[in-house]
Amino acid sequence: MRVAIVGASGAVGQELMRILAERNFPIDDLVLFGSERSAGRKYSFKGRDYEVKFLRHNDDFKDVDIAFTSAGAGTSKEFLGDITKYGAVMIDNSSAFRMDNDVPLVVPEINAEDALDRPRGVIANPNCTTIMMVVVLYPIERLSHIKKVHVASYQSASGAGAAAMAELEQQYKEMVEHGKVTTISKFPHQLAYNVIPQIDKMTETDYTKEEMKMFNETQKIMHSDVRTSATCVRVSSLRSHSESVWFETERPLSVEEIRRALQSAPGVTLVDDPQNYVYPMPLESAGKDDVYVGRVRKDLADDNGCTLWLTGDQIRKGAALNAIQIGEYLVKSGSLK
Ligand code: 11C
Repeated sequence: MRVAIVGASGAVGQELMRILAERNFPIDDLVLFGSERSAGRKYSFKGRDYEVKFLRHNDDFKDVDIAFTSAGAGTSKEFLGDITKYGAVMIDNSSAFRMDNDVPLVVPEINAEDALDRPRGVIANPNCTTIMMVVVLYPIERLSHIKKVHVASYQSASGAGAAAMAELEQQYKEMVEHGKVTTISKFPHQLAYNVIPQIDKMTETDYTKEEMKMFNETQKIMHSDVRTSATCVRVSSLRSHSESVWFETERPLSVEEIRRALQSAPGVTLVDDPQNYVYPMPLESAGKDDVYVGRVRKDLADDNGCTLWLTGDQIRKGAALNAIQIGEYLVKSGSLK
């Protein structure tokens, strides 16, 4: 099995390498690709050094079976043809193809089989905030159809990439040393000691692209007409996103029913003892695989509503881990060239 990683030097690329090794993904050969800037860097994988190759239009993907791509939507669109020409399956972390009708959008705990029908050879990995929310909502959907979701996200710097994480650390350093921040480039405003109620570009609906991803991707993954109204907010945690989720089901559900469903759901850990200050927090979910959920309770304003809090590592389940789980499913189902 020949596996390629496009965007190997980025936060997700690096995590892909770590998780492929940890889970012992069946790899005979690894090929790393990157921009001109990262070409030539060397990374160690399972005791061997691999050098990042400059991504170009050529036949480099001829013998590749799976390519994990995480270098932005523009690169994914530009190189789709080169990557899939000889039968490699592209598992794409960007937003480039997610809502295309002929591209499956997959969270393996929910709709793994969708990955088997991929006319263009590409499978899309959803946005991190969507992945974490649907992993938690799906077991509840199986109890009773979820009609509406309201969600406020608390997204860490890691969502904007490795350079953004470094920028947040730099901003805190500047605050401590000089009392003001001078480095603002990856975020539209200072993030240290602040929250920014905008992630991704604003659309003409007055919702951001990130918020519209939550609306559209949730429907596509869950094969549902659920309507999701989101406010996505960047907060100054470093890694691991959190979300406050209110949802309305067709029949009223008890908190106990929901807790039981979450306890047996794959990829979910229930951490819910608020009387003793026990609930999930991003500092604790960082670096872990599951989505952690707590504060499960009835909605005071809606008889058919409940509300909960979740947090999960955006680079792992929100990106690299989900992509690798898709790859594992393809291997297991014998669906590679
Ligand atoms: C963030 N969710 O936290 C974004 C990052 O569509 O894949 C991922 C953007 C995407 O900034």
